[in-house]
Amino acid sequence: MDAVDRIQVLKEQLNKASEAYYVYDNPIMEDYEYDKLMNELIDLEEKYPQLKTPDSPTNRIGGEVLTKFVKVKHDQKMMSLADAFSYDELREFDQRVKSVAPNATYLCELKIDGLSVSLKYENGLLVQAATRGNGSIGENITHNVKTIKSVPLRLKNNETLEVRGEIFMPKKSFIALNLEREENEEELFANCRNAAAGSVRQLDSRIAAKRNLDVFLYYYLNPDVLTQEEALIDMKNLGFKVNPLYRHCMNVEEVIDYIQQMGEKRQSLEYDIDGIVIKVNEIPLHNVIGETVKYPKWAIAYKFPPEEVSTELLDITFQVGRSGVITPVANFKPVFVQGSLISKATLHNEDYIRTKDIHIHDKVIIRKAGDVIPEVVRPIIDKRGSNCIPFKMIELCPSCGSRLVRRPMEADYYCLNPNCEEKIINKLIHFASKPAYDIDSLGDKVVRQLYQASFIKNIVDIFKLKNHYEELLVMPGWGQKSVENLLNAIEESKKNNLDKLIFGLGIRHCGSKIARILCRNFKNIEGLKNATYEQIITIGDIGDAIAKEFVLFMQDSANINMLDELSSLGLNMQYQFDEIKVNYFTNKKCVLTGTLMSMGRSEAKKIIEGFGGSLSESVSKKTDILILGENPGSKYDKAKKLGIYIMQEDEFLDKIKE
Ligand code: 3BA
Repeated sequence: MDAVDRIQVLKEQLNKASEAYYVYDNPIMEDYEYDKLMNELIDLEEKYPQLKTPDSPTNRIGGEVLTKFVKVKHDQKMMSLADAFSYDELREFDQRVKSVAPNATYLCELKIDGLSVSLKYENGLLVQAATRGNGSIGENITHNVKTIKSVPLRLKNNETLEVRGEIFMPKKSFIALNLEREENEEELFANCRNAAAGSVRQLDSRIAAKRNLDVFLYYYLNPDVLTQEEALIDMKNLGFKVNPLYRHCMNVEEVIDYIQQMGEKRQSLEYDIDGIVIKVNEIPLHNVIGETVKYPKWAIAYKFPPEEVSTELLDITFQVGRSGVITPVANFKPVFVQGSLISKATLHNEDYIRTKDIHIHDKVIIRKAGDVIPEVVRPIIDKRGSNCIPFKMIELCPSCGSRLVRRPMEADYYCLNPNCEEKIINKLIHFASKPAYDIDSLGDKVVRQLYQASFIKNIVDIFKLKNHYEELLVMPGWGQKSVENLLNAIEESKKNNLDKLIFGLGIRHCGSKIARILCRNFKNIEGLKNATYEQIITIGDIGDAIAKEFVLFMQDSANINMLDELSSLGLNMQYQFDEIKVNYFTNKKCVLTGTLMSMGRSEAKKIIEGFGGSLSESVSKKTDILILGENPGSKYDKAKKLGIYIMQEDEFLDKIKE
């Protein structure tokens, strides 16, 4: 057999095997055999590069590296879905549908929490995969989508067609990925959706290939298909992965029944869902019912209420913050809630625990407040056993043993010992953290290690660390490269603008914004040292408590010595004005939800701040603009409710150019 034929045979065998495995969940070949055939194919293609075709399964290994993402115009707009948060809203949707299409029935699907993708095939060959983008224009991500094992690279009947669906990361893969990232001290992904989006937004397809992404298809652009159910069945027969848990419902009450059943199943699914999509099953009725600019009126997404999960409260431990505040922390059996594995939640203070009547070993209900921060909702009193112990606040600092103090009218207990180790370590961690002095490679663990080894006992020591090069080299887990990286990062950080230093000092009440305002007004460290209470108050943006605290700090001789030492160690003590360009965003409070196509979050933040605006984490009444990225989260719903201006990405890009 010559190479041409052999390659053909190998491709067919491998494609069949991976379809059986990944689409039909029905393996027909041993892994060992698969790897052997794959290696043979790789060798042959290396020898005869002209014989490598776009549908070769070797494409799944990844390797294609782009220099930039290319924009793709969708032939037919990829619309979004209107949301419903209650059964009543669903009944209203049903009435609107029935008023123009009385015979409509519904096809309900799980709403996979991932990112939308369009797949185009020409003569059976996968020629393009694109993100939704703003609906009209997305990005070409073919190189990454080819690495997804359940995506057919070639269809059986050499058809030309387009299908759309959702790329996602299974919960298990997400947990494994975050574990690995934690070990490598890389930033963790907040949930499965972000992990999937982050993987697809990579120029180097070898990264996506390692991420174990998957895809469910739910939309078939084919004028001959008469119902959504038929579309799903057809796609399945074409070799696409279709989620099997859909249901054809004859009326809205059946829809609600389905939602309830799926709500109960949600936890046990291998992938994250955030709701149910309800579509009019009869496709010819879609035109009758119509669409708005953004949404089809024949479909709606029912969003599940925040997921509540029960688990066992194993213990309540106590954290000593950098200010000495003692925070009780719930430690529970790890549970998967809305896309992440959580095992801890703050219990704030003694009163909070009392009010909620939480006992150690209680079964408790957990959820994520505002979709991010885990929260203990309540104990399940019915399940309280004799092993459950009422909470008792500690009296001594868990770190240094000194007696804790609860000030009158305050809920918090404090450790007042200035030499308390945990306090000092957390001050140092804060100093080195990203929003503060931002010293790369000096994360929490490293700070702890260097503190315990007595290399860093205070902020000044960080900048003297280079004098200990030889000793650092022999620390367990360290080598030449890591030590040099750390020392270089420290040297590099000395150029930081002064506001980062001031924020890093951890002066009570002095956040990053206040630090910037102070620096802008007093220009350098001498100006800040000499700033009087009256001068600070007259700025206007800074309150009484901060002003007092700041002046006190700057008059303390130990602090003055520290600042002098830092200055002589070469830290920048001047505030460089970042010339603010006045435009639309000046003084606007912005929030970003979802993923932008054109830039990352930190880049957007820099741009907005460059215009004198701000980008904060959460939506409130004070928010001026919500910038809408791909796959927006609950911030979108909140902004809509509050009537906040919602800005699409293309408008954002236009406005920053003005
Ligand atoms: N069905 C998301 N849109 C979906 C085709 C319509 C639609 C979705 C869906 C518009 C899911 C909006 C983005 C988009 C493809 C447009 C689903 C899911 N159906 N099952 C009705 O599972 N997340 N999302 N995607 N076209």
